[in-house]
Amino acid sequence: MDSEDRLRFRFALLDADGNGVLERSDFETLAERVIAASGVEESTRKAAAVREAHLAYWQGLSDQADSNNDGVVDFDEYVAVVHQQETFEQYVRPYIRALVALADGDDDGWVGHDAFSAIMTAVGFPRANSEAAFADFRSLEGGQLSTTFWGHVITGFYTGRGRHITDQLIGPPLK
Ligand SMILES: [Ca+2]
Ligand SMILES: [Ca+2]
Ligand SMILES: [Ca+2]
Repeated sequence: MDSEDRLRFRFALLDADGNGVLERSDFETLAERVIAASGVEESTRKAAAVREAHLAYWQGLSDQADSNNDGVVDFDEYVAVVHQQETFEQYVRPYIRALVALADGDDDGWVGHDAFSAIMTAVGFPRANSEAAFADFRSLEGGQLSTTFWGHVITGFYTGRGRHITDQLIGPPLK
């Protein structure tokens, strides 16, 4: 898979309604989808943190990327900013942190297979790929994955550094 395919996949994950552009409603939809998949109550602090993180992601992305000011971010606008490190620190990292916290129901720093695959599937990764990736993680302890390591995996996906795991999660290129 070349880097254009990876970028297209990442863009497609964020384009929740599949209309070819990123907009605020995509991020609202994504937030509700992962909250529902986690089984966490809608009214909890963690659910609120996930909604906030998704909206901050949208706000940061649109401020930075929507260069023609039409209120949506198209693929070319996305590609123009996606590799900037400040992008990542400003709104992708808090988003990752909120997602991982949502999955770690008891806050012990570990997540099991079911919580992992529920969230990854809700984010948009093919379920079979997430399950295969989980089974391959070398850092499992007692069948659980550390949230720190999971954070690294998602970070690798968004920064393009974790190429092997990214390809495993994505699977065959999108057609
Ligand atoms: Ca969209
Ligand atoms: Ca635009
Ligand atoms: Ca846990």
